[in-house]
Amino acid sequence: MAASACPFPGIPLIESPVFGAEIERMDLSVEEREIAVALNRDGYAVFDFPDIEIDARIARIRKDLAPKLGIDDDDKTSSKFGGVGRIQDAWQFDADVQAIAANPKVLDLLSRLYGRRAFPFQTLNFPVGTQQHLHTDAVHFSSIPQRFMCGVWLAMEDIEADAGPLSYVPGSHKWPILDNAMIGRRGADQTHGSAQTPYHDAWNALVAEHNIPAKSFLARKGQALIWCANLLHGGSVQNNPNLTRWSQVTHYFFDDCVYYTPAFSDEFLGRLALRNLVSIADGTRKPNLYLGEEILPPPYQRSRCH
Ligand SMILES: O=C(O)CCC(=O)C(=O)O
Ligand SMILES: [Fe+2]
Repeated sequence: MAASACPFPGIPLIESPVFGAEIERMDLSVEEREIAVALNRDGYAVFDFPDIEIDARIARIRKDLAPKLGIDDDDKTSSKFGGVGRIQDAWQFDADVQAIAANPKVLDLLSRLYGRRAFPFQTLNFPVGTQQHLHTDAVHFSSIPQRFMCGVWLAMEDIEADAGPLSYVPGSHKWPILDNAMIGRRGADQTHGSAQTPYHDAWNALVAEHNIPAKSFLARKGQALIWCANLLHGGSVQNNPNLTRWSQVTHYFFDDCVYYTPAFSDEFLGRLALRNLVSIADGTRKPNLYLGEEILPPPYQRSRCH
């Protein structure tokens, strides 16, 4: 008998309410199946970055970006917090950052896990811990339909506990996706300010209610972690300012969606802060599509990032 079509094409396969049936037709190896199960259950999964050149790429990226970030990467005895802390979209000038973001094996795996073709749209390179409050990327970058977004965090050195490791709350991807209506705020009228601080109280309340401690990712160099769009994650406190915590985050969306910034939108009024994206993999424009129809930006359109 022919396999029946996916009943929920508007939900990523790994977050499907019928995941047990979907995983059987996802064409996964044993290791990939473990990743799928972990993403479905915990909202994150750890894997070894599939690139035999990864060590050489990391060395070149650190050499290229350290001066731009304002840090001396060889000096182990002074604070690393004097510089700018992050570079967004270094893929535009650094071929190794681009190659990591566009790794074909990662793109292929994400595409099978989600059931739509993945494309990278933003890179962030960090030389130190972000110490960023727990947040979900779903308030910064979301899709219609929801959840077709993920992040891949790559350790560019062995991460020490005092270096402010990435932290995350296992299973929090199953908590409600927060929107402005839920927290009693208008988003589309906001002209400045943080995209995520308005949600902090609500996230703190959810963490207190569920009482699930955040975990830290004491990664080895070359290990990576996929997080789902609604997984709470952030940077833990960096206790030793002299340590580096080199990492690259690549943010991915998936084909045939509308891409927008929920923090500056009021979805129920039809006011969407649409994004105007280009794929880092091949430079093509990624139109905002709703069931195949292009959605054009309204006049108040703005695009903001975190
Ligand atoms: O690396 C971190 O501490 C968090 C980065 C992050 O939240 C992101 O890039 O979405
Ligand atoms: Fe994030």
